[in-house]
Amino acid sequence: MRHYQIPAVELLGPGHLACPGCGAAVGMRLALKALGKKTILVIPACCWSIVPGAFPHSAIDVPIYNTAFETGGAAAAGIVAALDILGDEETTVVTWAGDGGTFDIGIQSLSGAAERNDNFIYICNDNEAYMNTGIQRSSATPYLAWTTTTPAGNPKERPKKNMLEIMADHRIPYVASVTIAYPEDMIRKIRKAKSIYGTKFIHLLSPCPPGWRIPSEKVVHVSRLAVRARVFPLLEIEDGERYTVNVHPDAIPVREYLKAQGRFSHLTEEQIDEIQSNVDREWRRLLKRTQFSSAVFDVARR
Ligand SMILES: Cc1ncc(C[n+]2csc(CCOP(=O)(O)OP(=O)(O)O)c2C)c(N)n1
Ligand code: SF4
Repeated sequence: MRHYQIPAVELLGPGHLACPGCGAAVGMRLALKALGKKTILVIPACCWSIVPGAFPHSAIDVPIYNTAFETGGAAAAGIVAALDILGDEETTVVTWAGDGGTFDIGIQSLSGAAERNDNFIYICNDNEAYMNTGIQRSSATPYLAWTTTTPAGNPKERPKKNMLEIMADHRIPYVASVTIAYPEDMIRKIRKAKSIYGTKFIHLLSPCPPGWRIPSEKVVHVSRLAVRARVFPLLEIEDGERYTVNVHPDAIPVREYLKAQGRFSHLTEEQIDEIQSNVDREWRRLLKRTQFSSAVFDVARR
């Protein structure tokens, strides 16, 4: 019988205020299992400013510092400095921010913290739009996806920003992508991030039932399709240059991923073909980087 390596500890309790089936609630539950009790969460404005519940109630059993939208990196850096002064070497500081709060409005303070290599984990909970304020486009929204600011007749015409590589290019020690359909991979990577000194960036893909127009019970299925269709590769980048692809997917057609979601229901066959060729190009680009980095490190090891 297979034994899953999922810790039993539960730090996200019942009674939280996420929508039924929220992928990010599964993500938070898994992240807290990996992080453990000695954690301080920094949460800039996003769904998670609401989800734990109104003070003094909290469904999350670790301290939370709710902060302004653009300050996820700076607020964490301040808390890390305060813990240093107190001589606390045990507590892990973790920013949990949405894609709007990361890819767009929080990128300056995150970049500043990463440039200083401040010692914390930054988890970007990417549901590919500003969900808390009503499903508006962010720079994480995929090409041609429907949102309330990219209606079907006027879709998003730019690709999703490659935040993982932007962060890797800061030469921080650890960058990784995770999703809830691969919980053991996610827990291993967050634990690894916890064991490394410096700025660690974790990119978590979290399907959102109302925003992606999917049934609540399909969030894990759709997360898995994202990986299998190579839309969201699971990888690690160490010190900005060592690339590892953790799951080599069976490369199902991107169509299967798109057709599972109402936000892509307006796409024509030509548009689906175009998205497929974009995904194929990005995958080839990723493999080239992976092969290049292993070739360089093979030479270095000789
Ligand atoms: C400076 C500033 N601008 C706008 C807002 C309003 N606001 C609060 S949450 C939010 C959306 C957050 O989106 P995202 O970061 O993607 O997180 P999600 O809600 O999807 O979890 C916005 C626009 C704000 N709080 N502060
Ligand atoms: S809007 Fe989406 S991300 Fe926000 S709580 Fe609801 S399901 Fe979760």
